Amino acid sequence: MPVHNADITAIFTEIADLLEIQGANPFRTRAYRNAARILGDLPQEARLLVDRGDDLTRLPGIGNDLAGKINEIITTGRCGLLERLHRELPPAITELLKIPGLGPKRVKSLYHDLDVQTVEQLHRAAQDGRIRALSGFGEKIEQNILQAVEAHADQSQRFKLATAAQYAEALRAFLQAVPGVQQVTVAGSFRRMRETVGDLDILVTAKPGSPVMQRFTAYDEVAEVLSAGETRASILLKCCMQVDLRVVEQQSYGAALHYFTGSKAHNIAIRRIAQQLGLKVNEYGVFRDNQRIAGDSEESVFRAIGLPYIPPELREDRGEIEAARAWRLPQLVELTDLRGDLHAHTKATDGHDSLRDMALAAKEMGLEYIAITEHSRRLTVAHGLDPIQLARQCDEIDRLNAQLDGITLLKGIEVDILEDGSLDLPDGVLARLDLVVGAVHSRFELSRAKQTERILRAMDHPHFTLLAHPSGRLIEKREPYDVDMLRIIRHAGQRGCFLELNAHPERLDLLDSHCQSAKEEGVLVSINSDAHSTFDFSNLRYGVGQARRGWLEKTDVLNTRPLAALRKLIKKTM
Ligand code: DGT
Ligand code: CA
Ligand code: CA
Repeated sequence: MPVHNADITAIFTEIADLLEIQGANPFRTRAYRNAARILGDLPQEARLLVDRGDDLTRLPGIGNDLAGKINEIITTGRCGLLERLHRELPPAITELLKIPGLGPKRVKSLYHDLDVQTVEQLHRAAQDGRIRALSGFGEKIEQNILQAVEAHADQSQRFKLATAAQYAEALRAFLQAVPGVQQVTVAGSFRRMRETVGDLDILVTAKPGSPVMQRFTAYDEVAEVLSAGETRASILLKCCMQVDLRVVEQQSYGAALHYFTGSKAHNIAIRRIAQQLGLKVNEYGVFRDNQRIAGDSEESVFRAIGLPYIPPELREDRGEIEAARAWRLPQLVELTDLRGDLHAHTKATDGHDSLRDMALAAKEMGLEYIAITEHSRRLTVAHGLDPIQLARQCDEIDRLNAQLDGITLLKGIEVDILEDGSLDLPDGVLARLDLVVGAVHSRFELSRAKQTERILRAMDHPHFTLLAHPSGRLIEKREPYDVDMLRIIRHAGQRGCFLELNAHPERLDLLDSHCQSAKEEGVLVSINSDAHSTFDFSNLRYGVGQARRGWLEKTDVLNTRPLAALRKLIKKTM
């Protein structure tokens, strides 16, 4: 069974978590976490690198030991270290990590201090009020845990978009190679670029007699065939992802694609409009009195009911149909519209690559500029920079800019917004920079009023340019902190600041609805990679997907501006 990067990432992440719960050396833990991230962001399957005989230690952050582990996983599908950790720790402990708000550090104290080993024990401990007494917890956190445990009980598993993409792309290539197969499209929430995906819905057109069904159910990652018929089948992959396949006729392809792209709410609204016109829309076509009038392409389906083509990312019944009827659909931003990236790290802090390599990779992506925005000193886990180290980096950027061609490095910082809203570096230091990216990295649990005030105060700072990952959420891992986002957006407008849409697949933050608010308030959004290695620029596509779900057009996005125009926008006059 072929091993995907997502599988290796999952194993390394679990190893790091379990090591941390055990109380292992932090350097060792961090090495696995970094390796997980590198693998997760690798644009190519590690399996193919190994097949080709490439030396894995050439990847950033991968030494001999980790390369050996990757080899082991790829060749045997197993990892001895993980199996040992499973033997050493209670079997249900990894389940605890899936509760939003519980990271390895907290699970470690729950396990060592309260002997909590299962979700049920966690629930009881929270109900009994035993958690609040642990150091680093308190009553509010105990309440949050209780709520999260209860929400966790009735939640089915969803996959992050970027994880789903690894499975979807492999399956698409596999199906495309089956004899007689013509088109293969992954529809559903995946095509709508939702931040998480419940299952994959794949549509295929094929010549008569194509063995596509047999091949699909025999795909070597299948754990279980849930159903299999002539034109439809469902399988469960070993990673627990379900995949539905439909084989449709060419004349119905557009109608089926529209139907299975969804969303359900959008489909229902479209059907209602069709009914008003005396038409019937279903997955086979558009019909008038049982006569097919459209359906071979999606455009034909929309045209038949008097609408222009609506891009998949908008199909949520959130106003797109009204906009289409009025011929006022947005011209959504595209990946190729991006001219730069305003959030990137190097190995000076917790990134993996040099300034020069980051610059060259950005240029390769077709970008014209990137801002280097290391963490500031307060964030010690990321080796944040102090003023002297930052000044040294600025000098290096000046030197590099003099040598580089076709790409410009901007001087920035990802400065911590401290609890009182002040910034983690002195004014004089920030003044030398081209832009100041501010972010909240601590005290996520502040009340709504205090958290909002903290961020507004930070934006009042004369050098503040851009608020990074504005809600702080990590998808299915950490809830957004409680803030009045509309007030933050409006304040940004008044202060001439901008909001980031962080393209990292775990963040995708701003949320799509907040992108819409930013657009309405005239506040530009910057789609940034938050790159920690040269591979991470490829995540920009997920940020663009999220921006499109938030109705953003090229002009709504700060980093679609050419460098000269950008400089004017981010220049602070005070
Ligand atoms: P997911 O998988 O939970 O991330 O979300 P979707 O949107 O991929 O939903 P899924 O896989 O249940 O169904 C795929 C598409 O099929 C869905 O987006 C719209 C269409 N669909 C499913 N059930 C219905 C239904 O009852 N009525 C209509 N009109 N469309 C449906
Ligand atoms: Ca689906
Ligand atoms: Ca489905």
